[in-house]
Amino acid sequence: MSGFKLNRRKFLGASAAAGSGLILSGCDQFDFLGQRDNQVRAVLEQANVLTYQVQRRLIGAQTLAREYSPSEIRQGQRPNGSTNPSTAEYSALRAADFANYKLTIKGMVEQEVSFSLAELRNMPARSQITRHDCVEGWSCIAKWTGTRLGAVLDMARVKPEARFCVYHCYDNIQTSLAGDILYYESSDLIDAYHPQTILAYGLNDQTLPVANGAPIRVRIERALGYKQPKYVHTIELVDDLSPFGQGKGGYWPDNGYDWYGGI
Ligand SMILES: Nc1nc2c(c(=O)[nH]1)N[C@H]1C(S)=C(S)[C@@H](COP(=O)(O)O)O[C@H]1N2
Ligand SMILES: [Mo]
Repeated sequence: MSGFKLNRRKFLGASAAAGSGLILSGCDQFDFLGQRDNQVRAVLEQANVLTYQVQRRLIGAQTLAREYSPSEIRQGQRPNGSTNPSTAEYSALRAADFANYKLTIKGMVEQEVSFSLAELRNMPARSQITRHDCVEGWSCIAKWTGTRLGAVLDMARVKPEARFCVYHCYDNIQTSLAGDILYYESSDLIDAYHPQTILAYGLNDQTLPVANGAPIRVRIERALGYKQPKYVHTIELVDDLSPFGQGKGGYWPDNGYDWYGGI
């Protein structure tokens, strides 16, 4: 099954990268993944639930991802997926060097809050050297610097009924006749409050470049590359992922990938 996933990913990745405006439903071999009630898709999803439960049992809630030493950083973080978002909103922010950027925490919170980049940078920072694993078959060790997401969520006071964070991004990963499809991802609150989960604004001791998600990208270190959302503008606390995208909790999960995406 993993071979199948990789092939499909290569296919999707290539077409998205080429900006070909591919419509998923236009391709017979893959279109079932876009249908919520398809049986093959349902079987894949059963496997996802199993993976999540087994992983949660095997690794404790707060187990740390391995951290590396500076000498193990061998190359820059290889940009992948969207690397230069072209949406009007993002282009305007970028032109002003993100001076007008705001990160908003909303949804199931006592108090909706927004923070500028300067405010996020002034909060206690954490740096970690970790390995990013992309399902396309490459890895990079890099140093990430940012603010702990848990501390930021606490400022909004998450309501007890919230179960997930949905990370909304600026980039249109795909264009279809129905319009832009914007990248999004989600995590449970265990990963959101994990001590290594940060709102990263620094990469290898530099300002986070646009290619890697400027001004803010989330690092969830125990998860695969596609669970590391770039260009994040809003974090929404919810108890149900079905209203977003195709209902599977993220752009790649909507296209058949495991939602949990643990390493
Ligand atoms: N907003 C957004 N986040 C994203 C992606 C994307 O296309 N858009 N690609 C994902 C994938 S598949 C990977 S491997 C990493 C790549 O991060 P990097 O460009 O910093 O290496 O970002 C992830 N987060
Ligand atoms: Mo990836």
